[in-house]
Amino acid sequence: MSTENWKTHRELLRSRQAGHGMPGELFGRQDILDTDVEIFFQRHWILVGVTADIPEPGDISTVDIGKASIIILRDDDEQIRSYRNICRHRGARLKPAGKSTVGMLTCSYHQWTYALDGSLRHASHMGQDFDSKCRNLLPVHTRVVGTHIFVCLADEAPTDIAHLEEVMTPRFAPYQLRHSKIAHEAEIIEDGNWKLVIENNRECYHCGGTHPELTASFLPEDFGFCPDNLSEESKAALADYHARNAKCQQSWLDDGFVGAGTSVEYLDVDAVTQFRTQQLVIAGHGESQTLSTRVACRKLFGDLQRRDLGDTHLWTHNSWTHVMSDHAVISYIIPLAPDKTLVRTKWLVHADAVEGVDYNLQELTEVWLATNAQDASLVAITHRGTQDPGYVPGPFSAFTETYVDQFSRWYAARLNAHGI
Ligand code: 3BY
Ligand code: FES
Ligand code: FE
Repeated sequence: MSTENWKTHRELLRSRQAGHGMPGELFGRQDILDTDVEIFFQRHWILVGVTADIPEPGDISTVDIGKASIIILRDDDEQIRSYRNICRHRGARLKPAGKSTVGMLTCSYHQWTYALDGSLRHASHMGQDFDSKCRNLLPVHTRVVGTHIFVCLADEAPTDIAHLEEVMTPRFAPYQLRHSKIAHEAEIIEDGNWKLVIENNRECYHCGGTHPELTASFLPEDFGFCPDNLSEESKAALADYHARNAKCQQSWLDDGFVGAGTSVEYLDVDAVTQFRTQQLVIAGHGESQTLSTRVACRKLFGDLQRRDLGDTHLWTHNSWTHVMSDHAVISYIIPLAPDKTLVRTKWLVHADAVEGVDYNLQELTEVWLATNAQDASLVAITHRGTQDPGYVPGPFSAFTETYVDQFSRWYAARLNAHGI
């Protein structure tokens, strides 16, 4: 297909009718994906892992993002640091994607060797004039918030990560998430553009029809309904939800959960670093995102005594997190191609919890394994539909898709800020 009549990224953004979906080319074109990766995954803060990925000094986790690759490690002082995964000699990758444990980082090409603090410690045959101090590994901006490891590949990272840090550190504090372990990890490659994966995650319009496992514990009411469409039965359910929400929020607040008692959301279209958080109510027995709505892990996080603490929820532009009293589910995405997106999910429990004694893996994982698979198929059918020459973007619901619209506006605003 000839590309000479293609609209520019800016023209495509401008062609989006307010309150409507994005034009299909923004999901399907390789040049758009390349720009997206550069702007949204290399110049913004992104979630790339959790502290339990690298529990001991010398543990490393290597994450590829487009053409870039990052080594995240825990050094001998327990500091979490990140470096570009590039040897400072002739550029060889130091580590393949995935996790391993090292004493030092040795390049397999000519054995240049770096300490965990990034300093070059050994490079043979380079002569007297060689200044090894100029050849340390290139550091990558890194912030750990709760257990979440955020990195930014830009030379100058957006400073408003401080806002996310300030809001989320006290919200995560009661769970002591740095004392957690990964009970399970899963990866899916979804057949859809990364923006469709995020759009899908930003609404619960589809939840009732798609997620029987999740909606046992997750109340879509938190994400808005149109009052005109409510039957008498739904009105009663909504009234019940509001009463339950008020009661839970107050009791969590009384127990020192700073995120409770307010539906304040920290999501701003004008912000560089976009996020949203809320203390969500859990349905049924009110304990956890499980089929039974009871905890899946009997050993609660930190020193928690109460099981019914709801769900501390966090969204960023490449992740979604749910933290309950007994376990956390953290997913983040990385685009691989216009129509391929990697979704990595980690289930965390207390570091001392024992599988088969404190928790059963199936009970712990079945809700989000099912939910992610269901969402993957929605993303795939949507990607295909948006690539049909007959696709015309349709309107968002002003009740249940406000966050999809916010994401679309933030996407355009960020590109605009970068001159696109
Ligand atoms: O995981 C989430 O945060 C979102 C909330 C609404 C639908 N989806 C499950
Ligand atoms: Fe790494 Fe030569 S490229 S030591
Ligand atoms: Fe979903």
